[in-house]
This record gives sequence, structure tokens and C-alpha cells, in this order.
Amino acid sequence: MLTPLQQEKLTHYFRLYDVDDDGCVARADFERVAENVRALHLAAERPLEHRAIRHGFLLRWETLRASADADDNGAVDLMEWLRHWDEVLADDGRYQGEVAQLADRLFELFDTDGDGVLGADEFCNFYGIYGLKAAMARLVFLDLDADGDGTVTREELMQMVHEFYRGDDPGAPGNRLFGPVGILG
Ligand SMILES: [Ca+2]
Ligand SMILES: [Ca+2]
Ligand SMILES: [Ca+2]
Repeated sequence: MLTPLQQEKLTHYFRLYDVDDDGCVARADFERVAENVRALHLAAERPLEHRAIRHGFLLRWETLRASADADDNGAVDLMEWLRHWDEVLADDGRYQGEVAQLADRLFELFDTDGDGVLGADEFCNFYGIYGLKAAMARLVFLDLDADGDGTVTREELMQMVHEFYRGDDPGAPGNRLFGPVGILG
């Protein structure tokens, strides 16, 4: 069972994923995110890499649809989304596959200078693909950068990811992984 805090966080997360803001998470939202990544990574210079990235996002939509779209109407509404996450969070194998490994891949994708850590600009780029404002991204970055050295390590990110998804501590910094909960309305 999701706790009220987890429900609140995952509802906020749903609004983030609903990039075109039509009240459902669907293929179009993933297409939009893939397109934003393309714009960011100058796909003209690296078309093969971008094709793989786009494929990855669309595959992720298919995985989500197969698991979450209970009424099979091609879109995932908030109730379907919460039920889906309730199942994933209760299952260690699925959690590893759908959360931990994904966070790891996103870390690699956005570490564009390949130095093994995320700088503030790299981190803000990640937020940009979901249409979030750079100012908010910088606030989250400050939260994530636990030791204040101006970079986010893989360990710092994973700690926040676990707090966001599985944690139930209202004071945990990881609750704000995708911006302050409630700010998207
Ligand atoms: Ca949508
Ligand atoms: Ca549905
Ligand atoms: Ca970097």
C-alpha cells in the first residue's frame, strides 16, 4: 500500500510525466521527451545515438503501458499510474529494473562531458527535457549535492531516488527529487 506521502509524491511525478498536460501519460508524452533530448544533444551530429535514445524512451512507454494501462485504452490515468507504482515498489526485482537501472542510464545520458559526475548544467538539462524550469532545477541540484562540492555523484543521486520512491520520511531531501511536491498543482 502506498502511504499518503508516497501518493502525493507519485501524483506530482505523474504530472511531470504528462508533458503535454492532457491528464494522461501516453505515448505522445514520451515522444515529446525524446524530441527534447534530441534538441539537447544535437542529434544531427549523432543520429545513431539519438535513434537509440528515442527507441529507449518509446520502449519504456510500452513497458509502462503493458503494466499500467489496466483498461487498455492506450493511456495511463492517475489511478492506473498509482496502482502500477504500488506494485513496482512492492517487488524488488521490478524496482531494480524500472527505477534503479533507469536512474543509472539517465545518469550516463546526462553526464555529457563523461567525467562521472553531474554538474549543475548537466543536471538542469535533465529537468529541461520534462519542461521544468532551470531555476527549479538549480534548487533541486543544491539539495542533491549533499556534500556541497558542486557536483552530484551517482551515489548522491541513487540515495535521492530511493528516498523519493520508497521513503516515507516527510523531511527527506529526496522527496524533492522532481521539484517541490505540489508545485505543479
Ligand atoms: Ca499526456
Ligand atoms: Ca488506461
Ligand atoms: Ca559531468
